[in-house]
Amino acid sequence: MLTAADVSRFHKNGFVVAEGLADGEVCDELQALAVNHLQQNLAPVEYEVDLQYPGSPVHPEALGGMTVRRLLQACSRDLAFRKWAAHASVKACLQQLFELEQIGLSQCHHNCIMTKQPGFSSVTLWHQDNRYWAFDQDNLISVWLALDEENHKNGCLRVIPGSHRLALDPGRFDASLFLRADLAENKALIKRAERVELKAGDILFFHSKLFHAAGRNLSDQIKFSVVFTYHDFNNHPIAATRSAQFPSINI
Ligand SMILES: O=C(O)CCC(=O)C(=O)O
Repeated sequence: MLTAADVSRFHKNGFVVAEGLADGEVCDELQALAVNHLQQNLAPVEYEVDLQYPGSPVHPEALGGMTVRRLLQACSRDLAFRKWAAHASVKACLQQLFELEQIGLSQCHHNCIMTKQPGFSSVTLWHQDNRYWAFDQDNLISVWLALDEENHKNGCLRVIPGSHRLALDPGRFDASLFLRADLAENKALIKRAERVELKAGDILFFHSKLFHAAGRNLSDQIKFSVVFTYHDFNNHPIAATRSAQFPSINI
C-alpha cells in the first residue's frame, strides 16, 4: 500500500515511486522469462527500427536492425506476467491512486517488457503517453517495474514533475506529438526534468499526461522493465481506435 503522502505526491507531481514493492523472486522469474523470450525472438515484438526514434537503426538490414525494443503482449506471454499485472499490491496501490474499486488493465499498448539494449537503443523524446491512448477520459496510470537497476547510464526515465496538470497548445508538439525542442517555452519546461533512478523491484506509477523521456542504454547490460497501463474500468476506450483493439481485464 502507498502512504497518504505518496498518494498526494502522485496527484501533485504525476508520479510516485514505491520502493521494493515487487520481491526479488518475482523480479528474477520475470527477468528469466524475458531473457528467454528475447533470445528466441518470441513474437510479437517491436524493433527499434520500427520506431525510427533518434539513434534507431535506419533499416532492418542495417547493423542492429533486429534489435528488439519491446516484447509485446506481456499478459499473453506467460501467466507470471499476468499474475504480476493483477498482483494484490499493484491493485491496492491503483485503487488508492484512482480512488476506485474496479480497475481495468489495458492489453492494447504498453502491456510489454521493455528491453533497452546496449549498442542500438534509441532516444525517447519528451511526450505524454496520451499520444498512444484514446479513452473517454485521459486518466490512465502506468506501472513500470524495474527488473534491474535503472540509472542515467542505462537510459532511465526522466519526468517533468507536475506536467500532467498542464494544458499545452497543439503548437508545442511536433507531428508525432513529441514536445518541439526548438521552442524556448519547451526548453524552459524540460529544464525542470528529474531522473527516476530505480532499483530492481521498485515501481514507478505515472499518469498518462506526465511528460517523460529517456536516453539510450550506454551500459553493457540489457535493461528490462515490465510496463502495464490501467484505467477506471468504467472509463472506456473510444471505439475503432488502437485503445479498443483488445478488451481490458478487470483486475
Ligand atoms: O525507456 C524508454 O525509452 C521510454 C519509453 C516510454 O516512454 C514509452 O514507451 O512511453
